[in-house]
Amino acid sequence: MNTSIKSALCVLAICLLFSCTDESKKNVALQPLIPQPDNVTLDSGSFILKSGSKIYFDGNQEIKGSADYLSNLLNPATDFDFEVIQSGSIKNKHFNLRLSPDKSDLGDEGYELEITRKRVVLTAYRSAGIFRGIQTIRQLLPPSIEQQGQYNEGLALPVIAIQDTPKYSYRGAMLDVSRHFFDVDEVKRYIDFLTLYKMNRLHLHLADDQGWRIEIKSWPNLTAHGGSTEVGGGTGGFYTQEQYKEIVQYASDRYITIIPEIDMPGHTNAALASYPELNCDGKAPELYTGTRVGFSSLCVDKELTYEFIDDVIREVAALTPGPYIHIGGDESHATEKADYLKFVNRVQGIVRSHGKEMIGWDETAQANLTSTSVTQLWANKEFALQAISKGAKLIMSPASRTYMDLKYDSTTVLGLTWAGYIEVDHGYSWDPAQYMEGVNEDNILGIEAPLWSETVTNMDEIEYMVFPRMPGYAELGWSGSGEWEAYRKRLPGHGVRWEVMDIDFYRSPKVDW
Ligand code: TNX
Repeated sequence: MNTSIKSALCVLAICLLFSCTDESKKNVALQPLIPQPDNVTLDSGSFILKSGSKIYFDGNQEIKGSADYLSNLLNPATDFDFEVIQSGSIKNKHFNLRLSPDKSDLGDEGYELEITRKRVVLTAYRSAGIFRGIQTIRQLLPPSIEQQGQYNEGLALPVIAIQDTPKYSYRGAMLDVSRHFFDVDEVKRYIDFLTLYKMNRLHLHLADDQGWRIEIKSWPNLTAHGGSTEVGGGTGGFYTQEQYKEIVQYASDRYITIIPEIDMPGHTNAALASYPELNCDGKAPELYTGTRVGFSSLCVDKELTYEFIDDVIREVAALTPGPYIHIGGDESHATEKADYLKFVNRVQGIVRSHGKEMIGWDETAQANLTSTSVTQLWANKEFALQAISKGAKLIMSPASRTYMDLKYDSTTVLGLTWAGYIEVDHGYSWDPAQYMEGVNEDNILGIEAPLWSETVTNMDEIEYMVFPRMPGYAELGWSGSGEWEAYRKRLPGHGVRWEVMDIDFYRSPKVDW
């Protein structure tokens, strides 16, 4: 036999063995990825998903959770049933999820994805990395994968090799559930959005002037009365501790840590209205349904105030597997400066006494921060410098770049304008490590994009303000910085995906949708 016939037979034999059909030689369209991975090598050909494709995972039960997640992601869009099976070895024709103790350079959330015509192998050092890598697989599949009940015969992944690790360990978004209340299902949907873009922190703003949203068993009137309304006078609402646990668990199943915020000493009208004894004059104010800030303060000289805070932090800490409790501390214009500093120092101690570290908005950096406390920069660069001089790290949320409640432009109906407009390019085109003199990458824990809800009242409105900005913040957190021109070309593909996911997004004129 001459060599060319031999090799043709050989290819045929390999093809029969691995059932590689002509289909797998075809290229599939490369779907745009957000965040852009570090290293991507694209090759020709594809891995075809078929009825009978399985998801193999090695050893660890935690990875089984991710394998089930992948199966649940793929099953509804196909009429296949992606069986999840434990296996010590890599199987051709299937998905393989594996932890590798040798790959410590991938860190907690990095992953390697190797897709050939024969198989998919996703490797990570930690199980969170497997979960992040699954989101890459998800984005590499066509948007129709997000749809229910579509039989998808030509479902294919490109032949590709990806190695990817995040730059920052804190990549988050905030949701203000106080000014308007959003229920458990709405918060879960918000978590789904963060999940798709590999974010890992959800900061919940749980208490403000307009509403107290988390049940505190030792102070039940906080929610009974303080949770009974919202901006505009609606009925408000709150999470029972059981419901809150459900949110924490849903997030944790997606490797997302909830950061609970109880804002104090200002932004506390809902608490002050619920308990007269928390007021310096012993008189409870009315509930507040407007949008002013800076008028309320806990009574910093009363011992009862600190007993109250101790109870609240103890109960919230017990519901919080993550390391942080956010104490707000912003816009305390109704608190004397000296009182404010004493207050923050004392509350930092209370947070630490319950085994947690304190996060505060940038004003809190004026107090005696421990180096383990964290400052969230939103407005004041001087305060950010004070924080790092005390060894504290920063979460970068400059309002003029990251506030998803600000209008896109003058025509946006929802939203505020106090820190300017934030078009998609303006929100994306900055580098947290270059944002200000004196702050570099080492001082930064990560980035967070807040959504305040003075003007945002329902899920459609949340979606409209969050998309398309949030994926850009996710990319800045993952990659550090990016090229707007390249990024804007990746957005339209995601727009198609959002349509399939029934996400109501802003069709920015800066993007060719
Ligand atoms: C400022 S940012 C606030 C919030 C408002 C927001 C509206 C910060 C720490 N405080 O109370 O909701 O602006 O954009």
